[in-house]
Amino acid sequence: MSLKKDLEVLRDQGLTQIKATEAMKDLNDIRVKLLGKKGPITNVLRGMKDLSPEERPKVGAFANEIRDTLTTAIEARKSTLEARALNKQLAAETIDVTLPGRQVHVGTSHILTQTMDDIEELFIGMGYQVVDGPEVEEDHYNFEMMNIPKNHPARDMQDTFYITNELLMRTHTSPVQARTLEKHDFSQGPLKMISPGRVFRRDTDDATHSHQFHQIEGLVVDKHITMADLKGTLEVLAKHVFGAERTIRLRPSYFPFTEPSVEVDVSCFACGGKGCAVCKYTGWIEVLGAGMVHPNVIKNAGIDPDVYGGFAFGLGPDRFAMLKYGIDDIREFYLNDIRFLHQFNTEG
Ligand code: 2U9
Repeated sequence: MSLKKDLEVLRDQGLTQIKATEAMKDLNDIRVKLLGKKGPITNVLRGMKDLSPEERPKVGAFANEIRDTLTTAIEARKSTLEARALNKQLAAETIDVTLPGRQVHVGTSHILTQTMDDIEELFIGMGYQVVDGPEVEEDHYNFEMMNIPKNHPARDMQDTFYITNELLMRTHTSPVQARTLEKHDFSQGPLKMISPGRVFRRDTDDATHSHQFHQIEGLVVDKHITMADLKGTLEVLAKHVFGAERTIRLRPSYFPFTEPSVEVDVSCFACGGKGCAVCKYTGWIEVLGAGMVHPNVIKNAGIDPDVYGGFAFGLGPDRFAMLKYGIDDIREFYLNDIRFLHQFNTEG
């Protein structure tokens, strides 16, 4: 029975080829070649019509058996090749969990931002609102409303970057307070605010002067505000920033927008008040200016100074940070040398 022989040869050759196949594509080609419509087995099955009725079922069964054998062998080889490919991929993608991680450098906010955020949070906790305003300001809000009329000698105290006759770079954050005071509705309660921000003065930069620096000004206006309210508030601020042991003292001073005006000293945080190089052997460090809001400033905002009054203060976060961290050059804040900034990285 030569057909049977042919089929056996086909089977043996097919099995050998399948076993030797290394690629999935080759395996598929072999499957098409052996078992496809134009393949030898289909051919044998087609030729069965010429066989005798006795032989036909035997050859048919044998051909089917061989087709099943080859199909099974192809499936088995396919599984082997797939497993091999998967193992290869897994080996290539192995992660060494014992490798040390790469160090991630986390940034931090600028030391001036940290200093200002800290003070802002303190005042928010005492019910103050934090108000922003324009850095390019009108002469009217920066000077006129602050009781500093044209030709007032105080204008010489603050050399100003003028943009036009009426527009300038604000020399303090007071205009933000003036704008807020002017709009405030006292039927809704007292005004309690701070205004942090950048200010500008025509100064030649050196270790202690910068043509741009920062201020945080505070303003409280209501009926019956006294100097005791001012002193208590500044004491809370001084203790918060420089330490719970600190005390403050007020010395008379002059500002056009407050009357009376004071300069505020804090007991030295370096020596506790005994006298050292930090406080120039006085036991005290000047940190703030303040006073009771001048009646003219209240009036300029459209409010009756016989009914309403308040206190105001101003501080320099640059100076605060320099004192607190022993920074001896204000320009460090604006050079943005990463080695300087990194010293104040609280994230590590
Ligand atoms: C309004 C009324 C009053 C703000 C004040 C000071 C005193 C003061 C300087 C200290 C050093 C700023 O950082 S510094 O340059 N400021 O001494 N500022 S009272 O008074 C105001 C503000 C707004 C409507």
